[in-house]
Amino acid sequence: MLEIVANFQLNEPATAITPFGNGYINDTFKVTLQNQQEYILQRINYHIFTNVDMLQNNIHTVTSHIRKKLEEKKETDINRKVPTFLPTQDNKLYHFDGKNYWRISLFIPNSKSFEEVTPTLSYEAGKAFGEFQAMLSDLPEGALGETIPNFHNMEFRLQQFRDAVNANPVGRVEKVKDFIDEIEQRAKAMCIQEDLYREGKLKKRVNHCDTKVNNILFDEDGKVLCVIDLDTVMPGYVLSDIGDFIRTGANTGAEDDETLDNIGVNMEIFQAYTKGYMQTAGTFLTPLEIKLLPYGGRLLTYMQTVRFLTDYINGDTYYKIHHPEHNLQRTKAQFKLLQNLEARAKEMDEFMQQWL
Ligand code: ADP
Ligand code: GN1
Ligand code: MG
Repeated sequence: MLEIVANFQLNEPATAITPFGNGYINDTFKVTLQNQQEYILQRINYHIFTNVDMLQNNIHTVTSHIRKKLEEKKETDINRKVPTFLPTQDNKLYHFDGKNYWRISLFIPNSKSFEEVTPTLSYEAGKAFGEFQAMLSDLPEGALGETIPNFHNMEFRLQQFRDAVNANPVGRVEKVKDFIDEIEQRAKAMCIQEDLYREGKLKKRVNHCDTKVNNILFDEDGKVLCVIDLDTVMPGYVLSDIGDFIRTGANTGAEDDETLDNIGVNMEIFQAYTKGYMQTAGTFLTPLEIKLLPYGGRLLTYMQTVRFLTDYINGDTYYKIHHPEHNLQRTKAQFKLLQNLEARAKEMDEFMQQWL
């Protein structure tokens, strides 16, 4: 690993490299140099992000654009307000060691991320993800590629699901017939964004696409420093960045909760995120998009149900599982959350009236 680090433009050799953080996709390490300066080293998961060139180009475009915006606003301490990646000795955005792909960024000092959401954190997260999208809203079309093609495209996810059901590769279809019916009943209603896009009523925007609270770094006083984990930043339909926060943050249970009674909707978290998000994203959202925000929570929860069930039917090839029925357990828990969100839909729509 010391050899890997030596490929980057660092002014001193590294003296320590230790595992860091608890992300699920990439492997993260903290690097300390002789002069005590610290960096984050990541091994990119190229099974998921197969086009590493595009991935790193996207990240470079995004971070340079945000940096420029912060400089224009005369912000101070910019290296803590946007991730800063270092080039390799031969000026590339990542290092390939013949087997793995690596990148290095500055370690953001005195920062922390949270695993649990509170209403205050939810409000701050809403503002931060909305601001992130707002800062990127003027990137020219085509500036970013889709690092995972059709990542949050519901029609595509349903296609993958139906292919899995038809192939039934490990004979699990019979067992999940009820869930398949529930998914099909909602299929048309859950593809509104794709329909509206074709009708020219909705445009694609740059989204973060992984809006969990642990993808924001906060300072010692609980103020947001920056949004991190930029691998899935890509153009797509706008509901991703509210939808995935509602799905992950407003669930009173766990994503894979065995005890379905734990699952419910924390309305305070939903309201706080929406308030924060509207403060910053409200500058570019259209009235139609604003009206659809609560639908975004249902959509991303439905999409995750479909993705977990697809993986279960396929024999667990995508998500890491901790026991053989894990993807089915996740499916059940996400479906329960979806039903809860459906039950609160009217209440959520009423909450949006203040901006319509
Ligand atoms: P993953 O894609 O695996 O979720 P992340 O990029 O989100 O990986 O990083 C995992 C964790 O490492 C984050 O939640 C955060 O706590 C920490 N982290 C990542 N980048 C930095 C950084 N530049 N400075 C400080 N901490 C960081
Ligand atoms: C994956 O592992 P994590 O939390 O970074 C997935 C998300 C899913 C999530 C479900 C690239 O993200 O889309 O919502 O699992 N990321 C990718 O927990 O597929
Ligand atoms: Mg992360």
